Amino acid sequence: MGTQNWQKLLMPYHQAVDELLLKINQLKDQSIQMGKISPIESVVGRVKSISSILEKINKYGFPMEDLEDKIMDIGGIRIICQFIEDIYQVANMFYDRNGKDLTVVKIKNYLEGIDQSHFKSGLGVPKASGYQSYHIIIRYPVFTSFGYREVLMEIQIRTLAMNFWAIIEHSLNYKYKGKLPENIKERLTNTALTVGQLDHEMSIIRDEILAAQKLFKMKSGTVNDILDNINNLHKLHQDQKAIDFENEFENLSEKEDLIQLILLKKELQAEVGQIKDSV
Ligand code: 0O2
Repeated sequence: MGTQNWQKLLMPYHQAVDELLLKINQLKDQSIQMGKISPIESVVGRVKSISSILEKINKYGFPMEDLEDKIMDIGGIRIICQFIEDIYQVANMFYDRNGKDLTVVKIKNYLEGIDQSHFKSGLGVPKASGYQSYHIIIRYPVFTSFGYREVLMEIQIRTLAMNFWAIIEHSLNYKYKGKLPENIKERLTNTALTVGQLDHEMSIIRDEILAAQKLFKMKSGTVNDILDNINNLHKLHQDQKAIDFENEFENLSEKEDLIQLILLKKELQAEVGQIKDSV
């Protein structure tokens, strides 16, 4: 296939990756704006390289014209979560959209030893390598400059720990061209078990972690608000008031007293509001 044909073939996948990244990032941002903790830690997307597509065609030996049906991860989205529980939430977001802006085609559930009842669909079939992830193959419609197309996309959902393992294992497989020495294979299987244990332990203290993250966010939001309003006082030529508030802020910051900081924030908001009303 010529370069231009490859470009034309891959174009809808690039568009689908861009659109899905935008949609998933919006879901993440909206949760944050509503003061909630998003189940999505981060999201990335990619279109498979031509050499990687050719490698897969050679590996499975199917005809070139079947490649878009046979290779289901030409376009891929990877969603990283903090906790196993978040994987369920994110997967269910896709099931809820089924028949609306996408169609769920296939589930590949490589989550071992995890309570599968949380998922709306899919039973776990662990991979021999130790790889853990939850994959959803979707059919996604795109309107390109060449017309309407539907493409298969692979959504990979996994925790930070699972992702760390998968990246390392992928690099080692690349280094050894898929033929990992036995001792490395064994170590990887052991580390996969450790990943499972780590995720399990994190789940147990999830509420503690979420409460700490909420507290941290609240503090940083309060501090930003205070600094913005001290800046506003300077802009309104209330330099002495701004300096007084600055001193109070520094004093409270040293004591790490969140309640007093929130009270200071409210006092400052009221002060700035009053001055603005009077000018
Ligand atoms: P890349 O470079 O990420 O694109 P196959 O891909 O033929 O092995 P299948 O059934 O087509 O198998 O799809 P599967 O198993 O869902 O794998 C699709 C993708 O999942 C892979 O794409 C990897 O990204 C990831 N994956 C699957 N198994 C493993 C594994 O054991 N280790 C790691 N690190 N990743 C895995 P590609 O094309 O292999 O690679």
